[in-house]
Amino acid sequence: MTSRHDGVRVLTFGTFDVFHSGHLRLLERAAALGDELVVGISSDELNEAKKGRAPVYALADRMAIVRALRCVAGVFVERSLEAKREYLVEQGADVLVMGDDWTGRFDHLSDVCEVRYLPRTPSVSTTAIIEQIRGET
Ligand code: C2G
Repeated sequence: MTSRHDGVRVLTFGTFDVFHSGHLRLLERAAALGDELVVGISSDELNEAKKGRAPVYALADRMAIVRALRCVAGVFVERSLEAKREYLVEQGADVLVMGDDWTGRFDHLSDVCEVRYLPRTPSVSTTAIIEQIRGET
C-alpha cells in the first residue's frame, strides 16, 4: 500500500495467528471508523519476541487470510513494535486502532494520527484455542 489515498485510512496491527472471531470483530470495527483499513501483520520473529512462541501459522498464510477479508484494503509486514511511527507515516494513516489490551501504550503517536483503542472480544483467544486443541483445558 502507498500513502497516496483519498478518504480516511485506518491502520491496525497484530499477529492474527489461528484467525478467530475476536480478530474478525476487531477488524470490522476498525474498518467502520474510516474508508479503508490497512493491517500490519507481525513477522514470525516479532511474534516470538512478543509472545515467547512461534506462531502456528507462518507469516505468508496469516497475511493471505487477513488480506482476503472484505473489510481489509491491504496488508504489510510489521517487523518491530518500536517502528509504529514510521509505519503510520509511510502508510499515511489517519487513525491508529489497537485492542484495549494496549490502552495508553500508543498515545504518544497522537501527533501523527488519531489513536483509538477498541474493547477486545471476551472469552476468545489464540492461546485458549491452542490449549483446547492440545486437550489442556
Ligand atoms: N483481539 C480482540 N479480541 C480478542 C482477541 C484479539 O479484539 N479476543 C484483537 C487484539 O486486541 C488485537 C487484534 O485482535 O488488536 C490482533 O490480536 P493479536 O494477534 O493477539 O495481536 P497482538 O499480538 O496484540 O499484536 O503492534 C502491536 C501488535 O502487533 C499487536
